[in-house]
Amino acid sequence: MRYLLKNGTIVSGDQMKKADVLIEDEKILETGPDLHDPEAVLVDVTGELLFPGFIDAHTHFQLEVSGTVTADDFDTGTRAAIKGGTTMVIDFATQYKGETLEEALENWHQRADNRSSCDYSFHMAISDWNKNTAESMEHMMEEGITSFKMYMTYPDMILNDHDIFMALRKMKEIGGITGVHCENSGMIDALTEEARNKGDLGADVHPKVRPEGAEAEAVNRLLAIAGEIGIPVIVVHLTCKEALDAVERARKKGQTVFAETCPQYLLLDSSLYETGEEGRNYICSPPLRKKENQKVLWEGLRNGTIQTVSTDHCSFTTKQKGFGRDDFTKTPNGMPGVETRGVLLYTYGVGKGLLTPQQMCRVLSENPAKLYGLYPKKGCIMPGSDADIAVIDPEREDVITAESQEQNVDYSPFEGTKIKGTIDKVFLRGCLVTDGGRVVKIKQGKFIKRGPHML
Ligand code: DUC
Ligand code: ZN
Ligand code: ZN
Ligand code: ZN
Repeated sequence: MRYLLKNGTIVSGDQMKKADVLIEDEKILETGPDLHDPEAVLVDVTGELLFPGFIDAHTHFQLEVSGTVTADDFDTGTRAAIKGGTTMVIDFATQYKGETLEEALENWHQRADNRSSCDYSFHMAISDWNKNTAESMEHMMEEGITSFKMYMTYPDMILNDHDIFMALRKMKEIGGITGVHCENSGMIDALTEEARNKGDLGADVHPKVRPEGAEAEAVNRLLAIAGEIGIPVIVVHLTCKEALDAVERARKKGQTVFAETCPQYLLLDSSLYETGEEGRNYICSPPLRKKENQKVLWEGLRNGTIQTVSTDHCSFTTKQKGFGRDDFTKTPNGMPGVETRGVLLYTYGVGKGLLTPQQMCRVLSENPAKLYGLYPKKGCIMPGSDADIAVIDPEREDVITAESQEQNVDYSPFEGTKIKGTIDKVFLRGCLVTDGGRVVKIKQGKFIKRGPHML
C-alpha cells in the first residue's frame, strides 16, 4: 500500500518543513517538495502539521491496584492512544514479589499481544531484588526490554535503598536505563497515620500526606545513589519545582539525569481535591500540586531541563474511585490521559506560545524515542522510519468530554476543556488507523524490541 500525503508541514525536533510524504507499506519512503506517485493513494493534508507518532512511555493498562484492576486494558487503552495521535506506548510489566522478571514479561505479553491498536513495549518494573533478578535483567535486555522501573513507595512494589543500589549497579553493567517513582514512603506513612488518627480522610488530605518535600527527598536520594554508581536515571512523573531543583543540582555536578512530567501536572492543580466527592477522581501519586509549579514545568519543557511528557495513564471509573468514599487511602491511585496528551500539549503549549511545535515534537516523540532505544525507527518522519504519523489540524476546535472518549472511563479529568488543534489522521506503520478524528482500524499494534537508550 502506498500513500502520498500532500501539502502538509513536517515537524521534527529542530525544524518545520513544508513537504510531501510518500509512505510505502510500513515505512516512510521519501519526503520532499512536490512528490508524485501515480500508484499512491493521495491524502490532502494542506495546512496540517505532521508529527512523528507520539510515544507514551508511561501507561498502566490492566494493572491490579488496591484490590481492583484499571478500567483500561490494552484493548481500550490503545484505541484511546491512536485516537489521540499516540502510535506507541511503553507500559509497565510489573514483577510482583516472589515472581521472576520472565514471568512478569510473559504475563504482560498475554495482556497486550493481539489486542493492541498501537505499537507497544514494556519497561520491566523490578519489585523484588534477588540474585535471580540480576540474571533476569540480562535476559530482559536480550528480549528488547531495555528499560526498567523502580518504586520508592507503594508496599507491593517498593525497593529499599540497598536494593535500588544493587539493581542500579547491575544496570550499569548491562547498559539498561531506569525510571524511578520518587516519593519518600516513610514520610507518607507517618502523615497518613496522623490523618487517620484525626479521622481526616477526605480526598483533600491526599496531597497533604504526599507533600512536595517527600518527592524532592526521594529524587535527591535516588540521584545520590545513582551518582555514586555513575549511572544515568530517569525521574518519572516529576511534579514540582523542588524536585526539578534537585535534578538540576545533580546535573551541575555532572550527572546525567532525565526528567518526565505529565499533562495533569502541567494543567491541573491541588485545588481540585477540595471539590468534595469529585476530588477523588483526581487522586494520583504524586498528587496534583500547587498551581505555581505549572509555570516551572512548562519552562522546564521549553528550556529542555524536562525531556519528555508521558501520561501515567492509570484509569479507574468513578465507581472504583468511590471505594475511597470514606477513606481516601482506599481510592485507587491514577487518572486517565492517554487519549488527550497531544491535543492538550498543542492547545495549551503551542497555542499559548509556551512551546514551539518543534519542542512539542521533542517531548512527545523524538526524546522518548531516543531515551527508550527506538530512534530513528520511531520518533521522526524520515526515509526508512516507521510510517507513524499524527496529523494535527491546527485550526479545528473541540471540547474534551467523557462522553466522546475512547478511554473506558465515565469521567475525564479535563471535562469541558477547550481544544484548538485536533488529531485528524493517524498512521501506524503505514496503516490509516484514525481518520477525521475517529478510530477506523484497530488491533494493528505490534510488540517492538528496543535497543539501548541514546539520549
Ligand atoms: N501513580 C498513580 O497515580 N497510579 C499508578 C502508579 C503511580 O505511580
Ligand atoms: Zn540469556
Ligand atoms: Zn509512579
Ligand atoms: Zn505510573
